[in-house]
Amino acid sequence: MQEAVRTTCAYCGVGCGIVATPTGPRLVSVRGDEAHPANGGRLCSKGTHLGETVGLQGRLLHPMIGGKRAGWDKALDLVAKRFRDAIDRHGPDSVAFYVSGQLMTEDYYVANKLMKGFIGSANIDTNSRLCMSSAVAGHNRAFGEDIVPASYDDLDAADLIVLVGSNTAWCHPIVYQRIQAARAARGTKLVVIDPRRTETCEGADLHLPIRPGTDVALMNGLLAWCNATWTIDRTFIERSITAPEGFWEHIRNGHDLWTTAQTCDVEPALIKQFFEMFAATPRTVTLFSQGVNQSIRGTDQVNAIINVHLATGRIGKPGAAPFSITGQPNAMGGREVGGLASTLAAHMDFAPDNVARVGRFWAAPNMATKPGLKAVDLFRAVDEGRIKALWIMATNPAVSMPDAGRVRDALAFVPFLVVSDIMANTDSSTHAHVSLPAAGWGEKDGTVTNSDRTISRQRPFMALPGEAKPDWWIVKEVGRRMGWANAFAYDRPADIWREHARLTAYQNDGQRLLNLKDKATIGNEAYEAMEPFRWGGRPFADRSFATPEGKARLVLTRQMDVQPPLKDWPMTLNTGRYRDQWHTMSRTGLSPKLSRHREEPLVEVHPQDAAALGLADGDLARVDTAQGNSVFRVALNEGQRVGEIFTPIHWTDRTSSGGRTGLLPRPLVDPHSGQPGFKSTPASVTRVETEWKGFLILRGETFPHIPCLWATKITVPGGALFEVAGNGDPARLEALLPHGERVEALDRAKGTRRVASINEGRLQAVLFVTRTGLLPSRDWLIAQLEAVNVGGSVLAARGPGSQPDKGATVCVCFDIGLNQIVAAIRDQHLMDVAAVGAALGAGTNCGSCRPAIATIFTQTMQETLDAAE
Ligand SMILES: Nc1nc2c(c(=O)[nH]1)N[C@H]1C(S)=C(S)[C@@H](COP(=O)(O)OP(=O)(O)OC[C@H]3O[C@@H](n4cnc5c(=O)[nH]c(N)nc54)[C@H](O)[C@@H]3O)O[C@H]1N2
Ligand SMILES: Nc1nc2c(c(=O)[nH]1)N[C@H]1C(S)=C(S)[C@@H](COP(=O)(O)OP(=O)(O)OC[C@H]3O[C@@H](n4cnc5c(=O)[nH]c(N)nc54)[C@H](O)[C@@H]3O)O[C@H]1N2
Ligand code: SF4
Ligand SMILES: [Mo]
Repeated sequence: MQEAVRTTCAYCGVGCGIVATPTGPRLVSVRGDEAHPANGGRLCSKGTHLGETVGLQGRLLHPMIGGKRAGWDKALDLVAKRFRDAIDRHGPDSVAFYVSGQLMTEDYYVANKLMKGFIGSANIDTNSRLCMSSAVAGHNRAFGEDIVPASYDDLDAADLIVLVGSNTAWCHPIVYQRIQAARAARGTKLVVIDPRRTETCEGADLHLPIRPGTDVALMNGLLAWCNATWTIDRTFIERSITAPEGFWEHIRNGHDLWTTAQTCDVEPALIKQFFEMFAATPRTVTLFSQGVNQSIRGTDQVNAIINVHLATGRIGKPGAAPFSITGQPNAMGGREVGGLASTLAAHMDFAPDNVARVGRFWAAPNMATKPGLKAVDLFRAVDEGRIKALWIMATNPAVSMPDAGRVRDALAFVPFLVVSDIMANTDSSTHAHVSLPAAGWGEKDGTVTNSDRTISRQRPFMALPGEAKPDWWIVKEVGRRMGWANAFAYDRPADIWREHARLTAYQNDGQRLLNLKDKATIGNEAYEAMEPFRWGGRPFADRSFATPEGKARLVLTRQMDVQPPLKDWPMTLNTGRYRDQWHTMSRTGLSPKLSRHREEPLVEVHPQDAAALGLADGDLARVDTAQGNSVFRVALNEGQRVGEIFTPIHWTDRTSSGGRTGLLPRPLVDPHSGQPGFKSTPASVTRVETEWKGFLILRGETFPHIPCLWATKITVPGGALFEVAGNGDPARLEALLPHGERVEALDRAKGTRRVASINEGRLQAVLFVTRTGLLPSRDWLIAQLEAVNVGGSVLAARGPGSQPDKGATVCVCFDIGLNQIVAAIRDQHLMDVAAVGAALGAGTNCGSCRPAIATIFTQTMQETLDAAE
């Protein structure tokens, strides 16, 4: 066994420390790092199961030109030449990079330097534009610098935590566990503001299911309340804050409790309860994410939150701060190196003296002097043929952009498209002229910054597979080949780190809080051993801000009118995440365990809407918007507001013929940040009738295209499970079964056909299709992929002594299903979540499913009571 390596999780912005112990070739066991300040040893379901995702399945292992294997020299020379040609012919703004918060800070720094200092354009934007650019714009407006003035320690010190537009229990599970620990230990109160009742609301004291897009009204109402109840910090306002003309008149007018309640469509009593809690609690943290940022009024929503914290002095003190929590592992590092088209390195902007300063530092021949194209505009330029060479790194815009179908189609026509990814086939790499194999988690080496400004090392513990190379190396090689060998003469990430740290300190006499001068001269060994550290201390504790006046700014924000539903699009589509999948599933989708939590892309609908639309739970339904349509499995959910539906972002053209959420959102953006309004798109929903439905289990790692109306795929141990539905003769699916001994059974009465293919006692494939009947649980059949001596009796779909159907998986660590939990609560008279854990183990490892168990608990108790009446 090799030595354990301390590194950082590959996924979310919580930035948990991990101890990774290699246990064989491409095998690793992971546990939480007790010494890491972000998680103190805990890991959520995604972190816990990282080991299932480090295999080589689907990896891109060699550079490819035109789909054919090529050497690195040839591929890099070609990239350098084609970018050079485009620049010579059409100017620097005819080329673009689209990068990602999943790059290391070092990768990001080099890409940004190449584009902004040497190519001479600022056409480098990042998927962070879709993620937290409204928070960046809001911070800059309020503080004069993009500073997150909070840390995780503030969550421990707070008496009230307000979650706005954040499904923390699923998306930042370790932060959520920390909040729950504070509730248990100190009685910290928790308020959730989200149109949906998510699992995050399970452990909350109050949930405000506001009408989407009314956060400004709510926060302005709160500020008006604080103003009227003398909760305003007058001294702080006088000394340290400026307000625009008419700010307080605006707050005093039209923001009373009743108007607020009406605009937000929430009971006045609930709103009042929230306002009173906030006003009475100096130690309040307001944590916000995509429900706030991903809106066409995102920046105003951010500033409306910050306004309340500034005006009430709830900032710069322990347990008191507005807290923009970031999504990706290195969203914050990207901000530090200026990875957005609208920012420059080291928290500078395009003000002429900043451009000159960065230009001097880099000895840059071609400094960009103005912001470049933001993501949505960038892909519009791609669509219009204005971008002649595009390089996509560590992101999958054909899935994740709004109106993604248009982006996907546009990528087919870029004159020169380069994609650097760890996977061989993504929806974005289909039309790449050059595909470059990047190093992935466990191989790459660098630093990441989490949501609370803590910088941690990601360290490699596996060799680079095939010819894969780290992103920084790939970019610097292109820089070198474009003629700038001296500026891109890096031998290792530490070289880049030192340069980045020096730039943050360069001519910085305190104007910029980001200053890493203590780390600017560290040696290679010290970089290797660097412990996690948070930069910036407690921002604003000294009451000074990075604006020219040295004061923070209140920003006048107005609630936009609430639009009535449109005739053709009576519903509003909200989109977001599932607990156990990461974005386009290129990595979490490899884990059989994580794949069980939600096996299909669902459209969640309130039962009242479902009744009106003629939809039943488990039906298929098509969601239409002006941009496109896609088919989803219907799930009734009373936690939805009436008139609103929710779909997940994870499924792609590779994993499903439906459930493609990216095709649906409008490409409308916030005017300040350019962030798209992913959370609110006018839509319609229609039931889709199919003649038959079924499922198909196939052994192996690569799979054929499944020719039917609906086919979604998840990874299972040894193969994949496809849920299928369609019209016409389902026999064509049988052609997909690999050769082997065929066993078949037909139940004419129910129209159910079962076919299996077996080879030397090993199950190769099994297909169940029915026209009218029910389908059996898939669990036992899936397990037969790993069984020996399988025979024709497999078609019974259960073996001797097989367990009853477990139901949908709730606890992925111990593989415990809904039906098992309900039965245990009923039969063993369990009284709480801990008792469920003691009885079944569920929820006792990573803890990610504890909110779900709490929900099941409440529902089961309710049903038991109802039945007793
Ligand atoms: N499991 C998992 N975790 C992840 C990720 C993942 O893919 N999977 N991705 C990571 C990334 S990059 C990000 S950015 C974060 C995102 O983390 P979150 O922001 O927590 O996740 P989302 O599901 O996108 O949306 C959050 C909530 O906003 C609500 N919302 C919608 N409209 C409004 C509104 O008008 N007002 C308010 N107040 N709320 C609204 C939605 O109903 C939703 O529940 O998660 C990170 N963590
Ligand atoms: N409708 C809707 N759309 C959304 C959102 C939403 O809430 N609703 N959320 C948005 C948000 S917040 C985000 S952050 C985006 C995320 O969307 P994307 O960034 O498009 O999603 P990922 O699947 O994370 O893509 C990362 C890609 O990088 C590859 N990769 C992983 N590690 C490395 C590496 O080290 N180097 C390289 N070169 N490649 C690597 C992966 O294989 C994968 O293909 O989606 C956005 N889109
Ligand atoms: S909360 Fe989960 S996904 Fe996020 S960093 Fe920690 S272990 Fe990874
Ligand atoms: Mo994100």
